[in-house]
Parts: sequence; structure tokens; C-alpha cells
Amino acid sequence: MKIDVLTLFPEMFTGPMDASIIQRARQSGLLDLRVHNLRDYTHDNYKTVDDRPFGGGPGMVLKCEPVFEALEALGASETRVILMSPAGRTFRQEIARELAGCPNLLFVCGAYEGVDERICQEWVDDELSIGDYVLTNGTLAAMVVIDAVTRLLPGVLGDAQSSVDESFSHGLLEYPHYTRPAEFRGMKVPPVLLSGNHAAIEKWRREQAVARTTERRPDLARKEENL
Ligand code: JCQ
Repeated sequence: MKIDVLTLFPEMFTGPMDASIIQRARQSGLLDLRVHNLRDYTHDNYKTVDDRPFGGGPGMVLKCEPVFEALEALGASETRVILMSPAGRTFRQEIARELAGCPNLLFVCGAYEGVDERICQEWVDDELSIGDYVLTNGTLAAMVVIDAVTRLLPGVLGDAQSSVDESFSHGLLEYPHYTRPAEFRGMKVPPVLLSGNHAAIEKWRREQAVARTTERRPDLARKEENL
């Protein structure tokens, strides 16, 4: 998969996108990630990317000119263009699965009070939010989506890890996990997990997952197909 990112803060990607599984996906050629600085697509001496909102009000708005120019230069008409914004539809695992099936993605990282609406009109296929809070810019949000999508690409996770994704596709929160030692500072692992009784273990895990989901995420629990 090829992923382009258009951002005012390309340096934010170095570090998070140069470690762990993402790094391995890039090195093995499964992910071709290219980060572009929006300021490289300005022409004035001040490298202006924002301006004051028409109609007044606080803050600044991301201008059309550099974004249009960048998207044209990057050939974005052949690509799924995603704008990260608190006003988008909420990103979920189901959307990650859908995006993992696209050959090319391009993320526009918003900032300030927002982006000129004509950018959305002409270019944006999908406006996505990672949750109901406001970030200083869309760069961290784009990295969250890139991470969630990359781990779904065939070959990125090993066989042992790949089944982990099933947990979320059940629509339930994960049951509690334990590993050795069986007793740590007086805290014992639930005996059923040491019993070797696989049917009992499965039953216990399911009950725990349902109880957790009911307690912590009533919104998920209400979708009773999950229970
Ligand atoms: C993404 N949840 C929060 C901040 C304006 C497009 O306009 C804006 C974009 C941002 C950055 O994204 C977020 C965000 N998901 O804050 C303000």
C-alpha cells in the first residue's frame, strides 16, 4: 500500500513511523509511506498556509492554494483522500478494514480552526475523527489511522499475532490475560486458567468479556449481536 501524508509537521512522523511493526512493514516494502510538507507547496516568501476566516471569528483557516497545488502534484485524483478532523465520522475497526483494501491513501492533516471547505468539496473522499476531543493538528490522528490500517495489510503481522484482530471483530472487549508466575506478590491467577479444562476456560473468558463490555462500554453491549 502507498500512503501519502500532507502535513505542516512532517517531523512528527519520524519516531512513531520508524519503529516497531510499521518500520518493518516499510522495510519489507508492504507499506510505502511518504510524508510531504505542505509549506513546500507555497510560493510566497512567508510560506503562508493559513489565513483569517471570512465572516470573522477566532483562529485561522488552512488555505486552498497550497493544498490544491500539493494534491495536484501528488496525483491525488487516483487516491482515496482522507481529512483528519474532529468534525469527521468516528474512525472504527470496520473503517480500518475498509481502508486496508485501498491501494493508495492520502491523508490531509488539518490544523487551526479548520480547513477551507472548498478543499473538502473538491478533494476529500472521507473526513475522519479518531474521537471526541480536539488535537493541535491532524498529524497524530493520521498516524493512529495509519497504524490501525498497516497492521491489517497481508503479511505485516506474523501468524501468531494476526488472530489478535479477532478480538475486536467479536464486538466485545478482551477478557483478562495472565502469564507466569501463577502467583505474584500474593496475587493468584484465576484457577480455571491453570485447570487445563479448555471448555471451562473458554466459558470463563466469554463471561469476563461480556461483563467487562457491559461495565465499561454499555454502547457496545447494547448491540446485542455482540453478546
Ligand atoms: C481528529 N479527533 C480529533 C484540529 C481542526 C480539519 O480541521 C481541524 C483538524 C484538527 C486536527 O484533528 C483533530 C482530531 N480526530 O483534532 C482542528
